[in-house]
Amino acid sequence: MFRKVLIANRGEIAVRIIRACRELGISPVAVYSEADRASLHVRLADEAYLIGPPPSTESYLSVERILHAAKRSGAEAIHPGYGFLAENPGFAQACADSGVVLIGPSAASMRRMGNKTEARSLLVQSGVAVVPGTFEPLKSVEEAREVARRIGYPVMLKAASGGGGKGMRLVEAENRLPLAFEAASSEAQRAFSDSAGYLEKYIARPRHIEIQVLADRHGNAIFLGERECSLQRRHQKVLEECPSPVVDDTLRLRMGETALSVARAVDYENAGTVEFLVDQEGNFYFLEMNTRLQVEHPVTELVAGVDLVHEQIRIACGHRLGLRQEDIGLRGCALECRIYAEDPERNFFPSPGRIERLVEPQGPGLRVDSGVYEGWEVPIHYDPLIAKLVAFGSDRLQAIARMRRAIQEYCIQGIRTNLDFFADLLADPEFQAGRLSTAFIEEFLGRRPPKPAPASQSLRAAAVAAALAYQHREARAPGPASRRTMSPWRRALRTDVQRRGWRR
Ligand code: MV4
Repeated sequence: MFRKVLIANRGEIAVRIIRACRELGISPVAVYSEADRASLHVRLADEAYLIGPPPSTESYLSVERILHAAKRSGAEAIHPGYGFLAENPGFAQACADSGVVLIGPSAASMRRMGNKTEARSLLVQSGVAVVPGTFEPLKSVEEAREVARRIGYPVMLKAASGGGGKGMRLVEAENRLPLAFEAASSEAQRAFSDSAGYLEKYIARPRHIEIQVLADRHGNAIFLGERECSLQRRHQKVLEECPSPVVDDTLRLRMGETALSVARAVDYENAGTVEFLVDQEGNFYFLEMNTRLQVEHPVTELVAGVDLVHEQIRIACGHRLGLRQEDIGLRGCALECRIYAEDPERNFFPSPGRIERLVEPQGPGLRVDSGVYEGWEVPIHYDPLIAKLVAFGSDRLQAIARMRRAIQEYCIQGIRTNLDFFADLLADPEFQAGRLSTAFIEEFLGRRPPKPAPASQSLRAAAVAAALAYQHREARAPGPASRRTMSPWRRALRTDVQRRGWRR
């Protein structure tokens, strides 16, 4: 086993990986930017190396600086987490060239999956169902027009080097194609330095379901069930679950076998995720493969009973998978809420700042993967994910009940968070019934009553007026669950408002 592992990341995922290292008897090494001197991951590691100024291009995205820290610390391996350099084939190659093990797939596997048209043509040859469309980058808008006519409208224009929705355009009819083509190309050029695009048939109101796989270098590969990731806003996942309310044993087996074909086709090693779109009829199509540990991996860990980070480290060390497919069973249900420093009342705008008070929920069926502590300041430079709140239950309804209870207990003061948004989402009857799709969040936001904006002047009078109006309203028609069952922490803060002004 490795003696030392460097974690080339920050926040909750760095903390998650530090924990796995400790459990395996490995000494964890942190890296940090000037904005992260006081961060939790730095405090929890055995050693920490400053790698540069706050902008990630000069710190967490610097191959050179991270490899230099690895050399200085004597770490034998690097765990990249997610984001930053995790899916960068150049980084994987640089690690290999300097004799450091990257805990992840080879540069070659990353490169093949990063090129979407190449991945599509490789997989269709391996018998994997991909969304009908093109297998080569489009050369011109004229070619796009011909192909789109053949596929039939509506179609999706996607970036050949893309993923995650950037450089993507829905085209409803031929007269919309030229503008969409232009917009998609320039967005792709800006995001990926590659303007090339391809076309797919549009799948209406799909579900987004992904399969977790593990593969070792000895030819063993298993799948660990699915994650339902349909709840997204602007291509950012909001809440994930395992298992999916719509996947039965037959569909799970078919998707799992397909995911293993995908992994084999690129000679995959380590943990990976195969994403599928599932249409209204239950047909599934390969979308892309994520060649990294994912944010939402904990829901799989809780339901499949496997520590994915332990497995990643063992695989990278050359060990054989200790698990066979028949050892894997799914038990119960897990949900994950991504708790962000953002303001749902201001279009989910980031809300960095000092965490004045923090009390994390505890108790049966909970896991909190947090990257913050009380008194710490959420920096403005990075993704404002504070924590992942994961609830586990013997079934979906118990998991939902525990999640709602946990959100009520959760106290975060000093910054805005999306906790109230989750309280309303989890109370929604459509959500509770499991009627999910990628259109769900937009529809939910549409039917959700707007929250009254906090008063800015004459706070005392405004608070009294609001309290009276609230009593009056409540007496006639009870409001949303989040208001009726407001957390005592937040209720206490409301009291504070009347005494010393609005603090968040
Ligand atoms: C699609 C699609 C419908 N048809 N492709 C969005 C992110 C990127 N990974 C793929 N995405 C989509 N691709 C075809 N051919 C609909 C989406 C999509 C979506 C997918 C997953 C989760 C949320 C989504 C929200 C809007 C659109």
